[in-house]
Formats: sequence, structure tokens, C-alpha cells
Amino acid sequence: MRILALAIATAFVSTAASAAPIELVTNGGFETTTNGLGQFSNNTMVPGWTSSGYNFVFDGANPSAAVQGQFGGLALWGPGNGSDNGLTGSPAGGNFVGADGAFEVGAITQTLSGLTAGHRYDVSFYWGGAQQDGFNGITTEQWIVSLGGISQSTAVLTNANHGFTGWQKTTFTFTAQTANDVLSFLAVGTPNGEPPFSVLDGVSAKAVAPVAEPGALAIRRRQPRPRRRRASPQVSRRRPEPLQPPEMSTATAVPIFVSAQIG
Ligand SMILES: [Ca+2]
Repeated sequence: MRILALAIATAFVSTAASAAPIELVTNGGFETTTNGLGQFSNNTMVPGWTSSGYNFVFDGANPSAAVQGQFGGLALWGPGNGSDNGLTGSPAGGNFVGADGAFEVGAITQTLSGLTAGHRYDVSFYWGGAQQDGFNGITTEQWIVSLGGISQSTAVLTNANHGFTGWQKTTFTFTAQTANDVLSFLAVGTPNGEPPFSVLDGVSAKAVAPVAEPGALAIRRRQPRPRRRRASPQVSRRRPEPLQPPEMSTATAVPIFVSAQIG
């Protein structure tokens, strides 16, 4: 009996382990780069990601330090350059991304593979609003997140002059369109000329629930029970007897009256 119980427990643990959702995003923390910090797809590359905008990788341990871009050094307002706005690295740690939402705006994208069309996936990330050092004024920051062409938008954050909004975590649930959908993050900011920077880190995408293996449902499905015939009134299946001509009886005999003329 103990052997049987152990076997059942082992099977259960094995099933539970194989059902854990896997991470679908490569380099979601932006820790791996080809040339250190700097402008995405300009000064450095970020394996797993592509970028078509004015997007940068910063050091979470020194978040207001300048990094190289196409126009020279670029920094975010923070404690390192005279703004006590609380700018820090994200809760995910290490590098983070800063994307200009009002100048040369372009998305950061990655194709997720191994999806199941029609299945739901949770995309979670840390984000916030920052500003580019050297510019003044109130800004707004936002992210538009897409998977397979379906988009969802974060709240719009309002950011004080030389400010930082703090980090927050958001999770969006998407339904996969194909086995290989593009995950996209597009910064949206206002106004033009006072560069708002949307910041991003810790990007993760996982299936909402394990994808059932083919045949698993068939094994679990209960076999249909044979339907019982409902009781029906007794009906004789014997062939009816041929009708016999009724016998004439005295009771039904038609009286015959005979009339005779007398006399
Ligand atoms: Ca990171």
C-alpha cells in the first residue's frame, strides 16, 4: 500500500513540475548587452530585443549617470545630477530601459515563440516616468503594450518638473494570435520639446494556465453512461388475430314476420 501511495505522490509531483508556466521573454531584465550601456541599436545592442526609437539602457545602480547616444551623452534627472526626485533602479534590479515618448518615438520589440493561438498569456513589467536631464517642465509618460497586434495601455502618469514618478508593476493579459507573436513596448509622452522618458524593466510573459497536452482531456473525460430505456406501456407485439364473422345468435336474430291472408 505504501509503495502505491509513493507512486501516486511521485506522479503528482512530476505532473505539477511539468505544468509550471515557463518564461517566454528573453533578456527581459535588459542585463545582457553587446556594448554596455547606451542607445539601443546605436551604441549597444540588447540580445532578444530590437528598437526603432530613441531608446536607452541605463544602469540601475547609478540611474542618473549619462550614457552614450547618437547625439552624445544623455542622462535622466536624478540624485546624481541635482534633482532629489528619488530616481532609483527598478525592483527587478540591474539595467533598465528609458524610452523617449516624444522624440524619434519607436517601439522596443521581441517575437515570442512557442505560443498557442487562442491561449491567454500574462505580460508583466515594472515601469514609471522620468525626464531627460537639461530640460524643464511638467511631462506625462505612458506605455502602449502589444502582443500579436492587440494593444493595451498603461495609465498616463503626470511627472513634476525634474521629477520621477516611482516604479510600479503592471500585468496585462493577452490572447495569442499565432504561435509567434510580436511583443511590443511603445513609449508615449508629452509634451514635445521637454523630453519625457518612460522607463521599463523586468519584462515577463507566461501562460495564464498550463496548455493541456493532446489526449489529456480525453483521458480525464468520463465515459458516457449507457442511456436507460424509459419504461413504456406494455404493448403486445403479437400479430392481431384475424377478425372472425360474428356468429348469429338468437338474441340478435331479426324476427321474421309472415303475413298470410286468411279467408
Ligand atoms: Ca533589469
